[in-house]
Amino acid sequence: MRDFVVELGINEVNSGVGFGDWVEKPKGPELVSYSPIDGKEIARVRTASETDYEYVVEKAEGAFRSWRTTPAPKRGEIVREIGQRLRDKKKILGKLVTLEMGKIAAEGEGEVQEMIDMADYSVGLSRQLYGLTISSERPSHRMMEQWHPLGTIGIVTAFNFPVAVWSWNAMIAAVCGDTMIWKPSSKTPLTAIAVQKIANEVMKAYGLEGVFNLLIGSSKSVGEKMIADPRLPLVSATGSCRMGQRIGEVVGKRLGRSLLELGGNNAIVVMNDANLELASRAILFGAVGTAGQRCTTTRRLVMQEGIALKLTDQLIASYRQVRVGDPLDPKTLMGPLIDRDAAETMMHALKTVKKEGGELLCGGTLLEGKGYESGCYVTPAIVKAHPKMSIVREETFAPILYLFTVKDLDEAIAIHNDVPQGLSSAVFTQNVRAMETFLSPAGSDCGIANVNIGTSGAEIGGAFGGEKATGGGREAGSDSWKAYMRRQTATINYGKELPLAQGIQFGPTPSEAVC
Ligand code: UN1
Repeated sequence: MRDFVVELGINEVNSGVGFGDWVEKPKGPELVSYSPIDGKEIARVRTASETDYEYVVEKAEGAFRSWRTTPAPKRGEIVREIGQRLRDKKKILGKLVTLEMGKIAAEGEGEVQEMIDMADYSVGLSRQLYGLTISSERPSHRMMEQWHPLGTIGIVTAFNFPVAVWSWNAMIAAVCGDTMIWKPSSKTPLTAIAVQKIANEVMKAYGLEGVFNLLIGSSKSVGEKMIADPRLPLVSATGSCRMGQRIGEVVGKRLGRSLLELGGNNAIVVMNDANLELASRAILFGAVGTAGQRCTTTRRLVMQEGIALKLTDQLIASYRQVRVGDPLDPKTLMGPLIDRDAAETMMHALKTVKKEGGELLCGGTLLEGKGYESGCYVTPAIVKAHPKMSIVREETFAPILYLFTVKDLDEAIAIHNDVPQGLSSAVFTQNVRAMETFLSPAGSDCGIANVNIGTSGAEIGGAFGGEKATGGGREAGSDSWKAYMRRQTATINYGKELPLAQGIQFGPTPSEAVC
């Protein structure tokens, strides 16, 4: 704990309301952050009340008025400094992610690296926020598109990527000239406070506040207010499909924009000609990494019948070697689930599996005894399933992998696409026709489709997000930045006439003029 106090400024009791400085005593109830590693309290957080909410929204709105006209490359310079501080604090911040969320140390640090990558990316982007010019049909006219900052945006993040997903939104929004309000998961408030402190320090050096803002509180006291607030033109949210439906409904009703990154139920298809060594390593990382708590986690495996038995045996053998335990121990491959509820949900799903005729091939036990006191440790499970089971259509946020066997690629794609969600997907094959078919309009229906790599662990350079119940939003790379800006089409007349589009003649001829 001492390191966190000294290096990240985390105290026993912290303010959960930041805007460049901190509201010292927010008036909402106190929130306790427990570590899933041992179930013990790490520290406390004072959460936001309604008054704190209003105060912060006003700060953010006020800051927007000058931030929007600060040249984008200057905004980029500030983001570059945030990236630099994150580099300096990578190890300790990664450790805090591990302590509070439970992912293994390598993944905790990987998450901070993702933030650094987002900062670097956004610095470059700050010089590339360009629009098109378009030929006008009218003489002496020019048309162009320009992109302007949108306003104060809302960012709602989940516990599983407590800081990286903030950076996907925040780094881009900042260079785009937006100010923002972050509502992190109540399960991971301390990592959010540590990141806000870093942002505060950098902003203070520039004499700025109100660009990066933090409001820790419940869905009721903060989340519901944000989604209904017309002062927030965009709400970008990561979480369950149910949460996304609520956000889509409320934001849609006020004709605001929402950017949703919701549940995944991702599958890997493995064809007979695949390199099984590659495939099984990718499946292990995809299904067991982060204890199955990524939205990109591999939850379904669709195997062509020629390799099904061999691959199943290989997977069972490697699952048996997975070390489950303290995520700070470098030998551990899988840490705890986020809380007891999550472990119970997994056990409940496995009961449903049995009821629906599935067969548990390995794992799926709740670990008890020394070192597992928090009640959050499980062994990763492999289940022999069939596509008619209803549980395989749901996203259970835990390490359960459902296996299916199919005859050919057509059947594989049909099963692959037969779920409500559409985030990430992959095929393992050496055959160019199979690979191209999987990527064709008749192939995977997901926002992310990979060949010979797994479903999780996307790079930030691509647009991240998915179709169907995953919500349709795109974050991070490519042209995702456009969601954080408003597009303006401008037509300029530099001639002496006023020709109208579509050749319309309008106005009185001189002889008919009445006055
Ligand atoms: C998530 O689980 O919400 O592609 C995001 C990945 C990570 C991000 C996951 N880069 O697995």
